[in-house]
Amino acid sequence: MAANPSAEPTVLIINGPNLNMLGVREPSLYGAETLGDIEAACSERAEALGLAVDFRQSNTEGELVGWIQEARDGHEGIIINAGAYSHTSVAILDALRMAELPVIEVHISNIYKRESYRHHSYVSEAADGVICGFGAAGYLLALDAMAGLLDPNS
Ligand code: CA2
Repeated sequence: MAANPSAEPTVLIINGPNLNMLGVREPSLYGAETLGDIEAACSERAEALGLAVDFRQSNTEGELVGWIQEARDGHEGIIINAGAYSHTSVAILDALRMAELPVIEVHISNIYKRESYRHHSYVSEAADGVICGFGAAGYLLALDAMAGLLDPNS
C-alpha cells in the first residue's frame, strides 16, 4: 500500500530470531521485559515523537528480508535488532542497503562485552547509527534518534 502523505511518519521496527523469547528465558542477559512490553513502550514513545510504529518479529531470515524489501512502501525508517542474523546475514545487509531509508541498529546487550563472534555485525554496515548495551531502553533511544533523522528541520 502506498504511503499516506498526511499520516505520521511510520518506523518499521524489525526483530529477528529468538527475540520472541524475551522475558521468558535468560532475564539476567536480556532483561525481564517481554517483546510485547517493548512494543507497547515503543508505541507510547513514538506517539510522543509524532511517529507511528509497525513492530514485527520473525525467526526466519527470508521473512525479515521480505519485510525490508517492502519497507520503502509505507515506512520512512527502519529500526532493526536482527538478533543472531546481525552476525551472519549478508542477505539482510543487502536488503537494508537497497531500502535507501534511514536505518538504526539496536542490540539489547552490549555485543562487544560478549563472545568475539558477536563483535561484527553486517547490519552495522548499512546503519546510520548503532545502539547497544542499554537493554530494552535502546529501542526508545533509537526512536528518539530516528525522530531526529526524519526531522527536516534538524
Ligand atoms: O543483544 C541483542 O539484542 C542481540 O541481538 C540478541 C541476540 C544475539 O544473538 C545477538 O548477538 C545480540 C539473541 C536474541 C535471543 O533472545 C533471547 C531472549 C531470551 C532468551 C533467549 C534468547
